[in-house]
Amino acid sequence: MRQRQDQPTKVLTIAGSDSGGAAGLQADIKTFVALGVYGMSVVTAVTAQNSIQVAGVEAMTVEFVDLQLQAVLADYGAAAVKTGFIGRADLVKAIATKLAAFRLPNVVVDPVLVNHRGAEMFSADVVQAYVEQLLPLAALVTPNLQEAALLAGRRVEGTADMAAAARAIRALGPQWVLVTGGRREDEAVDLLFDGHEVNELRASWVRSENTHGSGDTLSAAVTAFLARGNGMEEAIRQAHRFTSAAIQGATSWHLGRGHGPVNHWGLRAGNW
Ligand code: PXL
Repeated sequence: MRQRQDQPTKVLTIAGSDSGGAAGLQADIKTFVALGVYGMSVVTAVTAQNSIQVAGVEAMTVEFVDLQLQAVLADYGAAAVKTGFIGRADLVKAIATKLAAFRLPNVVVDPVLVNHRGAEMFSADVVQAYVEQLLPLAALVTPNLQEAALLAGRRVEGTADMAAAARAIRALGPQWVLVTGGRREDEAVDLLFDGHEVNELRASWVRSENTHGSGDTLSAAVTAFLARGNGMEEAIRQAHRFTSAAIQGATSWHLGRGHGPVNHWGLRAGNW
């Protein structure tokens, strides 16, 4: 459904809270603001974290996630929706059930299973729940290399394995698959598959301590561009540029003592 011209386009993230403001729903909402869409959030879990560590994770109950979804979708609705950290199989199922019931368009699934340090963020049955419940509803799924390996059930060690992983994941139901996080010499390589063509998206590799939340930012930006009426390929290209600029814009930041956030705010000047 297209929005009226004088009304903001509404976008929903279903994600965890990062108290440090770098990743999770905070990264998503900052991205939505920067890209001029109206952001809403259904909270799946609350983390206590900073740039150094995740000190704790508290999951919301299935009933309360369901209540948040019902409240938002029965009134506001959304032109596009993304899922971020979910972490529990029962929550994945409840979310998939609601997204299907409301027939939401433009569902972007960022299967947050591994954090930016490579640590796993899920219980054993979560991968299965993603495969069975959520991926079939997705317009796009955006795994990094390790998440792609978990979803595809095969080794994904480098750029050479990305295309096979993307094909295996697309067979699980999503219309488009974007495998992120490949590296070839001094280039970052992501791989996009729509069921026909495999396309590489390349950017200069940026050395930075501040990339926490970059995956969330990319998938949130795609969601915003889809909501604004762009086709998938254009939405991904724009989101890629936005995220590269957000990483570039934070290389000199020292906000905490560890891995810091990317810079969404500096991009509001439109220099991306
Ligand atoms: O960047 C992935 C991510 C998503 N959501 C939450 C997180 C993280 C990584 O730390 O904490 C809540």
